[in-house]
Amino acid sequence: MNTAAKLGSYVLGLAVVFGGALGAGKAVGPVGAPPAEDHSAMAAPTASAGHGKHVMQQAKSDTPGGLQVSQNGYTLNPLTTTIKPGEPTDYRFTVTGPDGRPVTDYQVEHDKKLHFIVVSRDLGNFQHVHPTEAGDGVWSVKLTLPSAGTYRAFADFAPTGGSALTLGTDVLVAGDYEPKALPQVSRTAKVDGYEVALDGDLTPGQASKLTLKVSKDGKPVTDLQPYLGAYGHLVALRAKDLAYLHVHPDGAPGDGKTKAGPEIVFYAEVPSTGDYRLFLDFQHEGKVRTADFTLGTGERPELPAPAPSEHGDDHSH
Ligand SMILES: [Cu+2]
Repeated sequence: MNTAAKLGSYVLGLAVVFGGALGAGKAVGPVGAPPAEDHSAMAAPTASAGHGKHVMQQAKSDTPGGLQVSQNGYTLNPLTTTIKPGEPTDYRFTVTGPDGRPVTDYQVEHDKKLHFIVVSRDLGNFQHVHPTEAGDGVWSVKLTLPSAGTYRAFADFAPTGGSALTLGTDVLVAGDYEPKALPQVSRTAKVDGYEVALDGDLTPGQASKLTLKVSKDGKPVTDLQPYLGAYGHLVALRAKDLAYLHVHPDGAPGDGKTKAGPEIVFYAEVPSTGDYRLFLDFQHEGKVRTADFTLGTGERPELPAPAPSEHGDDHSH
């Protein structure tokens, strides 16, 4: 499959969840997103080029990723059922396709065939790992889940010839546990001597620009390193049900306009009001770190009322 086709398939996956994000990105100017013709080509046949509205409506009716263990004929099958707290475990699973067989052909997205995210149900612990597949469709990854409780695992992938999917399953770690409250809303995160400040608001149903600024010892970091093809990877999870929204940065390393920090810009579209947890992976000085935030949304904007006749010149028929 050629690069354009790969990109196209990947864009389809994004468009399903972030149709509005791509549309709005287009409206505000070049954002390193694929050209409009790719976008329209991959959108539903009814979505004519340039009419982001159609794509947006499609996105709104769509179920967010990560809530289902099976979707579009693809099913995530955990093979490891027992995990003890704090013990490194070889976690194994398959993804079966519409023919019932383990999938072995995947498209590479951000340098990997499959991204695997594991979070504790209280959203305090987050791990983004990359399992390996031995050729028989069985994936495995070394996981250490720190304490007893319920976790959620997400497999984020695109089968060759199919669209991008995120399947989710529960992972149980036996033992006593005390449920913890969601970490408090915060726009700054500290990790390993770095401080990451988050600017921007999540507005349900709209592409929301989020700017994350990375500093170390009070100084802006301007030499972030590309990690999996981007200066940052942001995962957004809806607090109440762990709906999974993989957000992507505006621009890519080497595109001639995206700087290596201190700011990383993302466009995210969240489907509803409520609290979200955001996890940013970034790489500096050879090490990947994760900054985490809790962010509430603004209100869902009112649907535009039918244009009154005195403003009849600003809408089209
Ligand atoms: Cu990944």
